[in-house]
Amino acid sequence: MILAYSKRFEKEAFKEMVKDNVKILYRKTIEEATSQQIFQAVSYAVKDIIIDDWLATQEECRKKDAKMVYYMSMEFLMGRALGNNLINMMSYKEVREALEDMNIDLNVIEDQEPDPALGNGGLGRLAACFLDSLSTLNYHAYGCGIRYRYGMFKQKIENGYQVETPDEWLKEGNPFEIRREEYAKEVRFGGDIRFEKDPETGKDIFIQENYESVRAIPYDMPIVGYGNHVVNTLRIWDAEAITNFSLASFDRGDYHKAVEQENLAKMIVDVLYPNDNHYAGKELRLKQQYFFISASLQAMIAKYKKHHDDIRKLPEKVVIQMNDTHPTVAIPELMRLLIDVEGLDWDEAWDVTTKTCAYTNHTIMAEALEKWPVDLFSRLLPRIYQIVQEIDRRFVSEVRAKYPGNEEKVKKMAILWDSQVHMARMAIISGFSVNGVAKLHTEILKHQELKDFYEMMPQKFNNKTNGITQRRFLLHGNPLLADWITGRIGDGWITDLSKIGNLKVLVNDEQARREFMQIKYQNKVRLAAYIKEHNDIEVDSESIFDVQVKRLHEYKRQLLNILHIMYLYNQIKEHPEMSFYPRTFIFGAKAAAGYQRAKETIKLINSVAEVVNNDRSINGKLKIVFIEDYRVSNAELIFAAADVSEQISTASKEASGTSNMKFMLNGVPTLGTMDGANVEIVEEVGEKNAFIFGLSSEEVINYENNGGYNPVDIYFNDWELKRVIDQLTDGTYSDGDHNMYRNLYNSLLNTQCTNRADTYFILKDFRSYAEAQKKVEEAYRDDHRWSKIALMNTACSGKFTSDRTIEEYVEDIWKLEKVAVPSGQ
Ligand code: 26Q
Repeated sequence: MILAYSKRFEKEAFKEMVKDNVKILYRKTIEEATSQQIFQAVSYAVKDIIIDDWLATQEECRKKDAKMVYYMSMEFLMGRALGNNLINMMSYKEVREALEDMNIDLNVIEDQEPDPALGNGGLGRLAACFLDSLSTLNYHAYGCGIRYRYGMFKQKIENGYQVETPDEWLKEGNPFEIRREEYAKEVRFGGDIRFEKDPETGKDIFIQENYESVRAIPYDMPIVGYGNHVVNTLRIWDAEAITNFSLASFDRGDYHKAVEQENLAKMIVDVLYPNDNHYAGKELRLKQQYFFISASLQAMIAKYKKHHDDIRKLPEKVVIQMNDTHPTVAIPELMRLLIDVEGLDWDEAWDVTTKTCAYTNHTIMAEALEKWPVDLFSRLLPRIYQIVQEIDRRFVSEVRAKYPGNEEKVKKMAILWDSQVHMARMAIISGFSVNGVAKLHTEILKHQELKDFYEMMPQKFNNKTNGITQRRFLLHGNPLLADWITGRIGDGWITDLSKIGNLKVLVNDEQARREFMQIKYQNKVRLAAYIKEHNDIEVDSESIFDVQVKRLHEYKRQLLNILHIMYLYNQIKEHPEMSFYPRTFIFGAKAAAGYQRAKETIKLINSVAEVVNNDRSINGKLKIVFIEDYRVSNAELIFAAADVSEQISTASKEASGTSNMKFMLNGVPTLGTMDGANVEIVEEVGEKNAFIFGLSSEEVINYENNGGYNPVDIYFNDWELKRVIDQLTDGTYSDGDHNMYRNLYNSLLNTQCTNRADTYFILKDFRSYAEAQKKVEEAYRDDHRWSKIALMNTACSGKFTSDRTIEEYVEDIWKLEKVAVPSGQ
């Protein structure tokens, strides 16, 4: 396989190409060019090679007429493309050498690329991993989303507080994208609707007047498979006004209308909503959803019709996967296109739609459930609303027929209830598949949250445990370990992660374990250098790197982590003679811009860091580092360097989690609750190679349903914990300010604050967490034991590749066939 590509990465030819590009783009020699310019030149050279395979893939798929999946998602958290493309083209090392010949460091060039951060966290990154796996496994796929002008905000820490600044990721241009002007589509909002009878057919013709509209223009990005010449497409939509400031508008006195349409277009794709696991009922968000869905579906139907003439057979060639409820307006929009544009009757259209659409649920958190006020929804999407009403009317009568006299069922299942459009309900009712993202999560859906739906339509429910791509999170992110693994067991793991299980025989090989830990150490040194550069903090690479990186959310319990650190600090101060293995606690997290308590937690972490890191009396035993602007590119460095993986959500709240899998792959044991995919990680690696604590999901759900938990009892019975909590308001970490952390304090103890104090059971789980942390220290002191634990985590991570997840989606839901692509050259 290497041969096929190395022919094209003939070093001298590639160097010439880069030099040519610098000349054409910037009128400079390579010596004069800036690193950013070289990044652009290298990327264009790489794109040039990708294009041939991209064309060949489209051609092959057309010839084979292969069924394809449209993965619809408001978020694709892609991370940088250059390094990943080189990895997947199997040319990373060749290109690094070619650049070295010209005195250019590929690492420096990669660092020039802004992280395309068109996503918040887990859900968006999952979509990116899925695209990587789809291409690598030879499936034909489109990702469809939005080309936000500003992706996830950049996070700065100023005086310990999070400050958000805009992410201008397109400022220097995006070398990998291609604008596809000719595939532009019109998308309409609002206005008045009426019907007329077609005099010939007698059918209703639907007419929309006085609407606003925008032009959707697709930008395509290549998704390169690993070593197989498959290149799929991520299609993200930009918006433009249909009527630019044309003279015609001025003449007709439509000046206002022209300006309005211009503004609407600009607004729609302006910014990604930075909420993670929290629904914000903003009109603009619904516009974004309909905008990219309508454009994507119009393009999908046009593509299908190019080579097929019976639209009723669409489900044979196409399947739509909806990444959470955010794209579920696809259901009524597909109905609209089939009925109003393609001329099908309701039953035919319903048959097509229900065989085409499938839905993935990513959360059970009540505040994340999408519900739109009927007045807003119907005003913005009048025709879509009519269709929703009809879907609802038919479904409700089905429910009444099945459960006569049981209006409770209608209340809990109707799409339209309480003057709101319940998007999850629409997705479940209208799709043929509903899946959760880890075994535990799917069970909770079936037996708690979506119980009524599961009872009525059990055949739709299935589980697809999440996964991550080993190409980015090991091969690219941890090259030392990747090379070592390949040296030991061959390179099969790159496309078949189950092979990584072959490392298990090495757990009793002392030499192998020493090498494994030596690599971990080198990665810790690499991260320590990053921390020195970015935080100006010296950390001890011999200390335990204990890491929690993920979005900041109360249910993820970063607060539990920092309270425990405060507790350790008290202990060390009080018992300086106590034996304590040096630890570096590393955090990385963005808080949604409007999420006050989350932002207070960031401030608390930084304040504790300030006090602890500058306390000479503890001899550097404890260090706390908050890594600014946690994102895909620095995540790769962090996973490779971690010793402990903090996965400490309140049981039942984290649907799956995916950072847990990235840590595991990099040889990092989980310190966690029995939540989400942690359950399956423990199943794979064994209890003795993980550190599990806390309430079970049943216990949590039981307290939630029946009460019986009072954190105040714990507070008064555990003086050490009480002292820590009191330190939130006694000025210890706030220069004497007693109110800085008052909200956090209240959230733990005060019932007036929420319906129940300590909603996330932090006090309840505190002691059990502290015990588990003690066990971590004990295990780490024993080199022998720790190296076995670390190696076993990597060796047992085979299940958690997104390749496995995608094969399950294909087998159970999508029913795709593989496509082979000959080299494009
Ligand atoms: C909804 C409406 C309006 C504005 C924003 C949103 C919104 C945006 C993002 C709601 C939710 C999200 C993101 C959810 C998310 O990332 N969920 C995570 O999905 C992962 C992949 O399945 C799981 O591993 C995580 O457990 C889950 O929290």
